[in-house]
Amino acid sequence: MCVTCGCGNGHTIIGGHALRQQRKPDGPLHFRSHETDAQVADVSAPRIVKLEQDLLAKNDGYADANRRYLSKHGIFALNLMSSPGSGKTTLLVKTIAALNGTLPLAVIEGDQQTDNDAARIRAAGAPAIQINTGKGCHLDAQMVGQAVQQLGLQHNSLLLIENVGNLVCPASFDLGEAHKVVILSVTEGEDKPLKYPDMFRAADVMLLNKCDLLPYLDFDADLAIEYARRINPKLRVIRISASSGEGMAEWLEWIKDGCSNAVAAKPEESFG
Ligand SMILES: Nc1nc2c(ncn2[C@@H]2O[C@H](COP(=O)(O)OP(=O)(O)O)[C@@H](O)[C@H]2O)c(=O)[nH]1
Ligand SMILES: [Mg+2]
Repeated sequence: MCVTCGCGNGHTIIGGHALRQQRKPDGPLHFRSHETDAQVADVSAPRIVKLEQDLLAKNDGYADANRRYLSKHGIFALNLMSSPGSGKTTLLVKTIAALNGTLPLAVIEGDQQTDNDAARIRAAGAPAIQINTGKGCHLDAQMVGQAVQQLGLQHNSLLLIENVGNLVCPASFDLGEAHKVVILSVTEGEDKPLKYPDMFRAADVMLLNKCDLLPYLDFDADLAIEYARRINPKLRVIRISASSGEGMAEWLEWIKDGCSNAVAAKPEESFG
């Protein structure tokens, strides 16, 4: 169970395999990614705060292990987050097509149910693994660690993680990624950064998607960006359209720079 929103104890399936509970990330930590419903039922507010702190601390242990693994192998990982339908999978498909094999990459897809998105990614020519979180509303670092092992990532590659569509809980869970990327589409309203500030505070980049629709909508893109920067002044914003290709060049350039930097920053013992 996620203490943040109270989502249920999902039966997480990763590429057809159940999430291995009680796996130790590294060292003495020993925990499950979700508390059981019984553990959080009828508990006092201070106890809930403590449970949330424990849950996030345990997640951070797995996230650190993921980050060490990714860094050691020169893998640049991005965590894509948004509300459902803002265009994450479409953007990934277009990104894979545009990169056209120039960078080795793999995708982790998160959804509560179905492997539709992983199938869309595989059809675009990239390896993908689906995590189904059941009733869970976000990916956590333990799930991603297991998915990474099952995927068998190439060294010096790009890992794209599509989180469960939700503008709230995914913001709280470090997956070990290099950057969180939030996607806001122009059909969602300018005020979403103000309504869901944690998400826009946690992200390093905001992709303002579906800009091809702007001529047909009453949506003020400048105002949406101003709201987002009010929450996070350092937020990098790229206006894109996954459909028309607008802004894709800047997005791809940013990804390529990140991949080069991840390889350059590999710890010395990883060479040779
Ligand atoms: N007009 C337009 N539609 C888009 C764009 N990107 C995605 N869509 C559409 O938005 C819908 C949801 O896209 P999807 O990639 O499944 O969103 P996800 O739930 O965030 O993964 C689909 O019908 C897409 O074709 C875009 O840039 N412009
Ligand atoms: Mg999707």
